[in-house]
Amino acid sequence: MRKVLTLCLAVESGRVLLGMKKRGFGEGRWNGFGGKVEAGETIEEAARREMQEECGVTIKKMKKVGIHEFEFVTKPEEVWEVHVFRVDEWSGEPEEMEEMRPQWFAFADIPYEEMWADDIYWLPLFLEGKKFRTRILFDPKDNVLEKMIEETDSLSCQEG
Ligand code: 6U4
Repeated sequence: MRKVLTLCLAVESGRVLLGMKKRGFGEGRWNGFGGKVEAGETIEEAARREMQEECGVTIKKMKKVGIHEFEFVTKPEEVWEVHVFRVDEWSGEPEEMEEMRPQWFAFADIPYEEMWADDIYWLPLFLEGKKFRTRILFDPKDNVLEKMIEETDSLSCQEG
């Protein structure tokens, strides 16, 4: 079963906006903003909705920069297809919401040790302005068991 999710990272003058997940899946980790695409929504609509819900910001300009395929040894039937967006323009100030506490981090100061274990493999590409595709297999403790990371020029072929 394939689940489609979004992940949005806002960027402004050498800093990236991350959120501390306060509850639920990924609790206690810094992450981008996002979640599951709901029935009847496009991927972009889901990205906008989650950014609004999780940090109170309205996206004005965003660009798809990556697609992850996450697999889990504990759930062999599942693939999480995570669409990653760089958010370049928005309105409103990031504010703490029910699920997430936002904070800006300088590119040189990313808290990788408090993030998902895969982030260190692809976030540097994101920060360099590259596009990427990844496939990551997680073990039962959410460590990276296998990984494939590739830069790409085009992300359009699997969209729709
Ligand atoms: P509900 O259950 O409705 O609150 P929802 O907000 O729809 O959930 P949630 O919070 O489970 O979804 O979303 C997971 C978020 O975490 C998505 O933005 C994708 C992101 N994510 C999941 N695995 C990740 C990983 N290994 N590395 C990463 N982000 C990941 O950087």
